[in-house]
Amino acid sequence: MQLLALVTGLVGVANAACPYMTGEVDSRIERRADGDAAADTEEFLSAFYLKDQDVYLTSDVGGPIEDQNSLSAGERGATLLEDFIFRQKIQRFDHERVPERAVHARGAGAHGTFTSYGDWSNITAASFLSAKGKQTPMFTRFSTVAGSRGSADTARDVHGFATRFYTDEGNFGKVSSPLLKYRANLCIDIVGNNIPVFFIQDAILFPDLIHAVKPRGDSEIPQAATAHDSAWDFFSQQPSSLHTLLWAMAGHGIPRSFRHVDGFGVHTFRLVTDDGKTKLVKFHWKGMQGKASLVWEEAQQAAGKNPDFLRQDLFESIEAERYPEWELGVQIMEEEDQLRFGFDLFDPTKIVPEELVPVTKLGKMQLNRNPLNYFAETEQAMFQPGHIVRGIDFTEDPLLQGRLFSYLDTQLNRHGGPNFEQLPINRPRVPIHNNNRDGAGQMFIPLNKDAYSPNTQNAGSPKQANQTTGKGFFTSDRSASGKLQRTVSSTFEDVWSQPRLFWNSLVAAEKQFVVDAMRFETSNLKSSIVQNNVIIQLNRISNDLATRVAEAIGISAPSPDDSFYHDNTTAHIGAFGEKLKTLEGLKVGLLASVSNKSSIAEGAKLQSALKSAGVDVVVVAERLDDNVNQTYSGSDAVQFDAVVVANGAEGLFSGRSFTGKPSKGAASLFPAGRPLDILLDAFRFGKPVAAIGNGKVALRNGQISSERDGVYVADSVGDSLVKGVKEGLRTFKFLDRFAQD
Ligand code: HDE
Repeated sequence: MQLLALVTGLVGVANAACPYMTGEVDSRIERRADGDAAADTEEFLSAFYLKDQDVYLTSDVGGPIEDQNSLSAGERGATLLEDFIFRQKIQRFDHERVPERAVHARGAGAHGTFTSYGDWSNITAASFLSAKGKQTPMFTRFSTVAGSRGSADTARDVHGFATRFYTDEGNFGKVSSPLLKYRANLCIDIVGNNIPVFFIQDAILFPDLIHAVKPRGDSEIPQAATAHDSAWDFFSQQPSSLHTLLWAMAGHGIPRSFRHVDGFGVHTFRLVTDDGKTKLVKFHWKGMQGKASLVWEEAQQAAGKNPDFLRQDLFESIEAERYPEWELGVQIMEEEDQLRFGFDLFDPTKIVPEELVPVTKLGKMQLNRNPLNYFAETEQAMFQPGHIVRGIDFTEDPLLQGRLFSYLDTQLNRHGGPNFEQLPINRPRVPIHNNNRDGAGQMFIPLNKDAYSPNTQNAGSPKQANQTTGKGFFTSDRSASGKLQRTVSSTFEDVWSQPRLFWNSLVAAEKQFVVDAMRFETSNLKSSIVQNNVIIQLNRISNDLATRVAEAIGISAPSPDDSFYHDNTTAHIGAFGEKLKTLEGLKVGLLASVSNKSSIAEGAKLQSALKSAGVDVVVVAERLDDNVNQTYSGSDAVQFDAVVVANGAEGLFSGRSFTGKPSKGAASLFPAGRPLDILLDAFRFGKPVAAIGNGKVALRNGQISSERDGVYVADSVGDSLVKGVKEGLRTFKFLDRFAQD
């Protein structure tokens, strides 16, 4: 409290007894003040909160101002240039944007807590992993890659999964400012994706990859899509991209929510113990919700109906205190394993199958607080793979090496100077002691006038830390030598066997989704040369895949190109076919009618039956009324994970939308046939559907057989219906609904 008051004074906001603690925002803040590590973040960030509660409007330099009209010479006269209030307001508006991220521009973030499962000092000196139950505050940002900041969430894409730990590693120097009263904190960022591999092996190709995927240079079309010639030209000329491409064309490219993805560090990293021993590791974030994906038609609909589909889900889940969780795991390998598995561990286009090296779970992340200001927190969060702590080290992976340069460089560009690490969301919570100086937006007032080292003038301070004194950062004992050359390592050459492993491991329906996605993408290509090249590359993965895609774009079936064919498979690699681990935050739409109040009352019954599973029931009717949550005109199947037709609502389902004539009266309240469209779309998107009592007429009108898997019929909201709906939600997608070649 003392700290808050002090800062309030500093920034010139009128200081009431407790100026921040009211309303919606306060409940978010208070929720975290419970001893959880996120409360640490909270307390730290609260020093920067500005709350406009019962205060006068001021200029940027603090004078109270009247801001209603600009200053003019006479009532009708010209506006005066001397009007500094006008100028400041417009100028601030003109400068509101910083460059969006060159990639991963569209995203959403949340604060959270990491809890270590144990003392892992046998594999790493990293302090955040040093004791069972130890908590570390975190900030995590999910994103899509190709689209601009305003693009739709459900565009097919790789998804970013960037995590920051505000650890207590670092410099335990004397704390000199109340703003910095916190124990030492140093950031480590694992800037990963929801797909464990990447398109290229050498960072120098990154601009080529991104230029090929981003919209074309003349028309800036298409937005957030790879279904165009340049993308597939690059993919087919650069076959290292095939593995990642296959993952993106499968369910991983269109997840149901950010809560339902896994995360991967992609590169192999090193863990280093206090005595300098190293292990090679792959980082994994295993979602505790389970994996769930949309299907393509559904994703396309969602993009139009609700471009904020993913960020809304994350935000609302956290507001509802349904905190998503992921376990941090590592696959641990020895230095001598670098080439042991038949590929190079430093090649980022390769996974290490979990059958070869299982994942050891080190701890758990829970995301439990939404940002209070999107720009200040999520937009200004500047991640870097180069943010590591003592106990973690890099490897020779050439993609990782390139990233270590790129992220720092891109932050300099976005912020416009080197002091971006001083922004509240990026700031290490320690007094910074070094001889770096000045730059745009310097937030500190360095008091040491002798900014050089070595020195005697400042008694040798800041002193050099090392492994034993001051817990200095250290690099593991590795060496580098070799003739200078520009070449791809021969150990990186086989880029087809692992895409084939992925293909072999998918369930049949997900294989079909991959084929459908590739048909969609390649049929949008104008160049037959590119189309042919794509088929040549796919054929090196699988003749079945290549033939099925070729058929749809009028290319004759290729003969097998089998140098890399094999029958190996690996488990848990697809996005479909496994049950969800929890139903938290899923939504059931109850399609009811205001003309039959008992149909609406079924909503409350269903809600109380599903509450303990964390499932929300949304009651839909012709118009808003008591206990009606939304109207048919504002509803679509993409909003729900399951749809139930209420007893007594069947009159609204009088035929297919393109033939049926809705009854008079209702017609003006929602587009013709909408209730049946919702039911049919839910069914064809693979969702569980159900009918209560006469609601089964709706199923019949939609020609949905109650014998099908995932279709539930009951006389009332009782155990059998609830059991069915829950089981249906756990299955999530009924794959028999999708036709297969
Ligand atoms: Fe990134 N990447 N990347 N990337 N990346 C950026 O940095 C880059 C790569 C990833 O939520 C940029 O701050 C290069 C792999 C995520 O803020 C930029 C290469 C992986 C995010 C950049 C890669 C990623 C980024 C754009 C090849 C998974 C969003 C804005 C050498 C392991 C982080 C920014 C956030 C963002 C460069 C490859 C993940 C331009 C040069 C591999 C999750 O610096």
